[in-house]
Amino acid sequence: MLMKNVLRTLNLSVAAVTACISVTSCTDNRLPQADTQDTTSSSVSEEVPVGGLEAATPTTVDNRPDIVVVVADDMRWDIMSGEGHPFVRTPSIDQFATEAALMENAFVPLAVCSPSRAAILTGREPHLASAPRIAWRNNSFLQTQRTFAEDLQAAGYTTAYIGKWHLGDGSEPKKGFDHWESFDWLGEMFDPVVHINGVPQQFTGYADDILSARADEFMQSQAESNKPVFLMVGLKAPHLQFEHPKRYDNEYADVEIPKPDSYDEDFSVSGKDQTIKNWLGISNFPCGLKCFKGKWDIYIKKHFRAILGLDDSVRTLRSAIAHRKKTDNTLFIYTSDNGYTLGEHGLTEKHMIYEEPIRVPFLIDFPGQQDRGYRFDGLVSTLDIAPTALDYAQVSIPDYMTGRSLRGLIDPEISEDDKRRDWRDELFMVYPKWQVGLRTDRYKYIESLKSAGHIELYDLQSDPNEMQTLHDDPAYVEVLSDMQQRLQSLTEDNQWSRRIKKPVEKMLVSSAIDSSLADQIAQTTSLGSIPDINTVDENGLSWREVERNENGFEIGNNIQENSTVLMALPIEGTHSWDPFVRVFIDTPYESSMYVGGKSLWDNFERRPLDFPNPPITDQRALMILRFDGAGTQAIKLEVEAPEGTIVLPLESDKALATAERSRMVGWLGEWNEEYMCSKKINEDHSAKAEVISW
Ligand SMILES: [Ca+2]
Repeated sequence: MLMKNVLRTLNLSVAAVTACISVTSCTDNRLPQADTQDTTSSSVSEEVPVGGLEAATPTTVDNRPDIVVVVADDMRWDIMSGEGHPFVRTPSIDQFATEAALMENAFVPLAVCSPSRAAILTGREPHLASAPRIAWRNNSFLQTQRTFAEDLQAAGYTTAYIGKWHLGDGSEPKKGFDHWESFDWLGEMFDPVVHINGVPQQFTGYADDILSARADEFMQSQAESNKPVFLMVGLKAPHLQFEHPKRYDNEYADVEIPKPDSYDEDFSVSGKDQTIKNWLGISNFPCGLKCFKGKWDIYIKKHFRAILGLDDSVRTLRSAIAHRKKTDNTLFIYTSDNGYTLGEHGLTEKHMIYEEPIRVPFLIDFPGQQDRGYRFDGLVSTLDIAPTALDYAQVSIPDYMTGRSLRGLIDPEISEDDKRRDWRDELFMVYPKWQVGLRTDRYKYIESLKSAGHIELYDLQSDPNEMQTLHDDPAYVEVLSDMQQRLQSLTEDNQWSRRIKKPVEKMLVSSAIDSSLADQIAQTTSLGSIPDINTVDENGLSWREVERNENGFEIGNNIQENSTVLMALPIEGTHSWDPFVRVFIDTPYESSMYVGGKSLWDNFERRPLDFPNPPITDQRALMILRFDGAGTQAIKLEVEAPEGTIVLPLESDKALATAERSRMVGWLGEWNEEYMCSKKINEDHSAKAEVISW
């Protein structure tokens, strides 16, 4: 709940944001204090311990570089005027591209927010980072994962995170960061409440203006520090609802922006899976054109206006490093957590592994190392950010990271041939339940996880827009075979397995208890072992086994007001990888979930929930559901996990590997699990998005 009575309104209007950058009174006194201890010598590698375990020796000048990583939200690789886009304008990003190295073929491993951000922070594939799907408000990510911020912090860096987090709730500071500014969940695009080291503050203005100004202030606060700084910024633009600063209300007003050539693509001809268009078709997706009065003109121009706001933020953030006086000793990386489909293939949104969603802008700058304006066209991943940062910080790169340092790729001392020889030639890509595949320099191969047997093969050299699958073209028989074998190998190398879903067959249901005791009992119970059905505890609580009937689980029809019933579902893990188990709950009642002594979600209703990961990595978990004053309707549950990785001990069947595929597909309908768009926006910049987004 927002503490509105203690919010301090700073009234940072759009105009005032810029002014605040150089006004000391705007500086928040909770910024970390600079380490101004006098230092004299100037040793780098010889004085700074490598390995990420010890702080830098305070008696030496620490010449390790500052590191700034800026992650946009949903910016596609080619929405840059400097790359020849005919309509969009990105002057600051273009300028940056002339100073930096541009990775022309950069990709995310999974094209939605939470998994992609988990990959950036850990240097691991999202499923290995325990975040294969949207985290919603699941805060368990950091309970099992170590981010490169922790490695840098341990190595003596001052670390800060400012902006959208989206790996659970962002309001509380997270481990690995000395300074923390984020939102309760995703935050508002206008007049956001920013939680600064856990304390909410009300701001006025456009979120990215505020975040970039806050980042600049943070860098100012470190101006006299001798410690190197790591700053990560999560900008919010151009994510739906494509909100933009008011100053750009009239941009592109007189321009006619045509639809892309593939807007009316016929999937029956091109060979794509029609189920994708049924979901993400620009005319039928809940926040495709429907969110923009049904008009292409409004949709595309709002996106491009949001890009202008993003471009301003990049300018502010580039100038921010000057306030550290380490312009020539700062590694600066700019990318996005995923791309975006803007009408291509008749689609909107991200998710799939086509170029538009999965390919992102990627600029990397370390002055004095790379040639200005250098370009590399090999396959780069956002998985590479963490190892690259650690490499520059002279911290050893953990073995578990699957990304690779980009340092050698931008080193002009290394020949292009040598760079190529040692670099990767394929990338694994997935969107759970929909697509898995790989991309090489020339080809992309896709297997549908939705429509059994549906495959696609694109020759990106002759068909860069992926307009015609060639999987059944006799000329590509060998290519197809090679790509299929490569996918098999990558799947095994990455310890990735398909996720399957099955209904829960058996639960434990408690006797009715007084609701005033329910929270405490539920939390305590969720810490323990499987409840014994033969005993009554000191609270009068007893348990019985209940089997699912055709309607689901009946939990009793005589539960009175002020009474509560608990349900218990034990789960055991069989593998240490991909421990992310999802429990879908379909209930007509308001209810709550507890695992490991914590309440994970209060008062949910008909909502899929992410089961937390830590108990599974500990090999055992007890999930408790709470229903207050339940009536006569049944409750349905379904678990989704990687094939063969969990066991439900109450049930006679073994791991999910042996379970038949879900018989209950359909009872949640085609639940749009990632997205609920409830409100159309209008062109008024002040419209508040009520979308739950990612
Ligand atoms: Ca995103």
